[in-house]
Amino acid sequence: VAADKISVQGNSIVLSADDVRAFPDAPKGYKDYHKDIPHGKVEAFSYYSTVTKTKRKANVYLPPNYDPDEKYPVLYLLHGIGGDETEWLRYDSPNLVLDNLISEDEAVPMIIVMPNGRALKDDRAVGDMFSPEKIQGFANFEKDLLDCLIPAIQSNYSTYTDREHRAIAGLSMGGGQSINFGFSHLDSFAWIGAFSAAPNAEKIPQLIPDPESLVGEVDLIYLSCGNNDGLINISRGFHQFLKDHDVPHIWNVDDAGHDPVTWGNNLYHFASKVFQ
Ligand code: FER
Repeated sequence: VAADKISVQGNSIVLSADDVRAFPDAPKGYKDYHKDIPHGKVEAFSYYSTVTKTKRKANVYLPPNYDPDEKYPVLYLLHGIGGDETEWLRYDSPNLVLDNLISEDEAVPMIIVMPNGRALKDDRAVGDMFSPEKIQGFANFEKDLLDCLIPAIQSNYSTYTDREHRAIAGLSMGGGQSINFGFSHLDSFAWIGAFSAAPNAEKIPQLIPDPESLVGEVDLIYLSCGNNDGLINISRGFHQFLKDHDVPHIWNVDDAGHDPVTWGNNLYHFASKVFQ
């Protein structure tokens, strides 16, 4: 391993010799509007949170020809430290990514819930995003998600309610949340994705004391990061942990920085695997 491929994270040396591109970039036009295919829709959703004691917002994507007589799996898709329930829509048009994948039979029809992951009375993306109070909001969201948002979604939309039909994924802070909440609630989530995860992911050995038990239990663990992202050692460390314990997972490293290009590409690949 070349010296420039070794970096230090905390007390441990992280080797990046096996940073690999698992997938090429998503095909051209993957998040464009194509007028000749069926389209889903995005609607505003609100729910009462017993955590914040406020009404909170989410955006919900319903797939093309959404039919209340059918049941759909649900992906909870979480934003980064400066975002809110609009961030994914502004960055990468998950609605169009899914419309396009579904029309090609590359993804199953699913509902995507894009919440505000900063569970505070004032959850707006304003002020110092890195303040301890704001960061605490991202941890508070665990209870809001499990006790308030998921039940509200399930009573307002026609969804499956078992873990096999529920996924959690996110970018940066939302990637860290997906790791924290996903692995501590495997009874609720069978598919987990973290794109460019931030340092809010709990200490992995405490979060996952028995990694061998994940084998066959989690249907998908999807990790990605750009090799020009200053946060890549977070993802590398988790990848190495899973590799050391022979836990199957996807590890996709591209040449991106901390930016929406890699998040869109990885949403495309994650969405084409989840629930299949
Ligand atoms: C940090 C660096 C980055 C951190 C969070 C982030 C909590 C999040 C970045 C993002 O969500 O884009 O030290 O600490």
